[in-house]
Order: sequence, then C-alpha cells, then structure tokens
Amino acid sequence: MTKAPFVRIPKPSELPESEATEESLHRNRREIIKSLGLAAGTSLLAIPGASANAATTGFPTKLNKKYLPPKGTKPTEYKYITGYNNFYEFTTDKYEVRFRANLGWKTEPWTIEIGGHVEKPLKLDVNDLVKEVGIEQRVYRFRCVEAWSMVIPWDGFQLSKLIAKAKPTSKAKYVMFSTFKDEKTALGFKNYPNYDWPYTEGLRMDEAMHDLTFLATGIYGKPIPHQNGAPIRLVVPWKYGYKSIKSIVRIDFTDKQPKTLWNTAGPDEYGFYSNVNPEVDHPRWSQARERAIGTGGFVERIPTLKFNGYEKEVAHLYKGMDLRKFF
Ligand SMILES: Nc1nc2c(c(=O)[nH]1)N[C@H]1C(S)=C(S)[C@@H](COP(=O)(O)O)O[C@H]1N2
Ligand SMILES: [Mo]
Repeated sequence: MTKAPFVRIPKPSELPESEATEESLHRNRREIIKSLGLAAGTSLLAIPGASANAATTGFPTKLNKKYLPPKGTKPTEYKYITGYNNFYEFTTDKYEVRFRANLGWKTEPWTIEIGGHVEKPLKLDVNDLVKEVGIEQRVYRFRCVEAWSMVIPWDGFQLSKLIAKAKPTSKAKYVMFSTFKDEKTALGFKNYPNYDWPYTEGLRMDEAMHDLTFLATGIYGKPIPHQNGAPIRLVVPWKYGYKSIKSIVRIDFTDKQPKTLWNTAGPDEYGFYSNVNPEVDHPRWSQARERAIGTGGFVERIPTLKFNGYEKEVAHLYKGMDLRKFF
C-alpha cells in the first residue's frame, strides 16, 4: 500500500534562513502584527519564485476582526508557512516542495469548473471570481494529522459565497474538490503511483456552508505561493490539514459521500470527517499533542484541542454522531 507521511522533527538549520529578505513582506507582517496588537516578530524571508503568478486580484486585504489569532497564539512566521509544506503532487519532502512547485508551473490564468447537482454548470476564472466576491484576511489555526501545527493569516473568501453562485439543487448533499493532474507540471503522479490521483477531498454540505470554511487565495496579504496551493485552496480549520485541498480545478456537488485520496489510501488511518480530536489517536501515533512550528525556539509541543479550538463553532454539526467511529 501507500507510504503514509512520516513524522520528522525539523531542525532550524533546514529552514530557508538564507533567502533574501523582501521589504514588502516585512512591511506587511509589521502591519499585521501592529493591527493585532502583538509584539514585533522576527524577520520575514521571501521564497524565490513564489507568487510569480497565482490569483493576484483583491490585494491588499483587510483583516476580519471576527477571526483573530486564537487566544495564546500569534501567526506563524511566513518563512515557516511557505517553507515547510505538504504537496505530494510535487514531492513528499516538505523542504523541497517550495522549489519543485516554482519551476515554471503556471497558476494564472486558472479556471475552476463547477458541476454535478447544480442548476447550471460553471467555468470561472479565479481572478474574475475574486473581483466579484472580494477577499478578506482571517487568522486560523492549522493542524496536520502528522501532529504539527501553525497559525496562518489567510486571505480569501467564504466557500458559502461560491456555493450561492453555483446554485446546487436539493440533490446536493456533499461537495467534492479536485486538484490538477498534469504530469508535465509535477513529478508526484509518476513518483507515487499508488495514490489515487488526482487528489480529491470532500465535505458534507453543512460543513461546506459553515462560516469558517474558506477558500484561500493569499497568505499574509500576498497572493498564495505555489507551494501553499496556488492560486486557490480550501481551508477547513477544525479538520486535519489534508482536508484543506490545494490548487483546486473542479468542484462537484454530489448526492453520495465523495471518494478522497487519503481515505482511499488508508481508510483505517484517514477518515472522511477527520475532525481534529486529541482523544482519538492515529493508529500509529498519538494526537494528544502537536508541534507548534516556529515557537519556543523552533518547535514547542502544545496540547491539541478538540476541533482544533473551534468546538463552540462546529460541535453542533456532529450532534448524535459517535466521533470515535466517524473519525
Ligand atoms: N492537492 C493537495 N492538497 C493538499 C496536500 C497535497 O499533498 N496535495 N496536502 C495536504 C496536507 S497533508 C496538508 S497538512 C496541507 C499542507 O498545507 P501547507 O503546505 O500550506 O501547510 O495541505 C493539504 N492539501
Ligand atoms: Mo497533513
């Protein structure tokens, strides 16, 4: 079967400390930090080639004060968010992704097709979509199933806005998302043939309509770098990171629970729901704690929270479900 992601504690020396600094990113981080009333952080380093394209519309964004950094946290530095990535279409090496995803891959223009149980199938240019719905900034926790976490200032818009445009019919019970599958762009399709490409993910309709469910086109007020899923990716902050599918090319409304890449690869290890839950361990490791990337020197182990800290907002969606069974 497929190889599951390995857990590896990164060393500070492995991070992109030596890249050239970029003044605009510094300014941007200072502004965010100021507007949040936080202490000034360390330097922000640019990634070569990042954001050469992507959805460039809608910036600068304004922070939505309803979605500030969760209590006791501050945003993870840009260099960690954009330097330590999971994007298996390119490579399973988290430090390599940012290089491999910036070797000529074009993400602008970019079209998303919307189909399945909708009144009328759509083809949308991402920049046109952003012009229509607008984007804002929100700071969310992000928790990978491999037990590491970050706090990320995303720019984007609520998925519910796109769903309203797509006009799903009453048959639509789930939403399925798909990433590109272009073998000329990325080596993962050939290098990891055991995965059921393209990468797909899914949500139940009420999860997709939830206020917190977000489509991101930016990070820290800049177009989203390739390695983070340019030009548009899902962000579902109360679920394990693999639900937050990158570089979306298709969205389909379905009447059945859609097939997902990780659930197909390991049904006993990666559930469809995948709500963050410190009480339900992964079969091969504990989910009770997580490594908060970029804190405490570099990595600090902190307790994992139920629904990744969003219990109040989302627990009602799962009333009556045994969350140990529907992991
Ligand atoms: N298309 C696609 N989306 C993906 C992945 C991937 O490999 N391919 N990895 C997932 C996993 S396991 C995680 S933890 C997050 C990582 O997002 P980040 O690199 O922006 O932190 O993206 C998710 N979305
Ligand atoms: Mo992940």
